[in-house]
Amino acid sequence: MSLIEFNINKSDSGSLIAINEKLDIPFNIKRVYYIFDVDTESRRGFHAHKKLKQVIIALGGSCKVMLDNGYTKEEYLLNNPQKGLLIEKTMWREMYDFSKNCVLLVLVNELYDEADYIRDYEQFKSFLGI
Ligand code: T46
Repeated sequence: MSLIEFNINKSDSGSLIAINEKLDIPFNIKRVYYIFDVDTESRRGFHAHKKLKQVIIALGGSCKVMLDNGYTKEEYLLNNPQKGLLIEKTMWREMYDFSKNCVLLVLVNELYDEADYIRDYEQFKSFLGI
């Protein structure tokens, strides 16, 4: 997993970041969704994907994302619109510690398909053969 740093166009009138598929992120973008209005006590995620790849960017505010490959866990703080968290397939994810007004933009390589989700942790481990 990695944090991708995007090029930023800064000027006296503000900043602009462009994200080009295959150039700035390592896949073609088939879907975009955003998460907002999250209660600061809420926890989201608690699933893995069989095939899906995503990049998550905190456009505003912050949250933490815990990624678990079945063996090790890593926690990331997303609080910078210049950085995107690349989540490859088969990573268990949990999102928490949302700040007020946190807005997450998510870029995805596939359309929505509930069959791609693994929402049970033991099934996740079995899927990995652990
Ligand atoms: C992920 C994390 C980071 C749709 O109808 N279309 C969509 O494209 C998505 C993403 C969700 N939904 C529906 C499915 C649920 O009824 O929206 C509802 C909330 O989705 P979910 O509970 O999966 O939300 P999160 O925040 O736990 O997870 C989402 C993504 O689903 C997931 O792929 O990795 O954000």
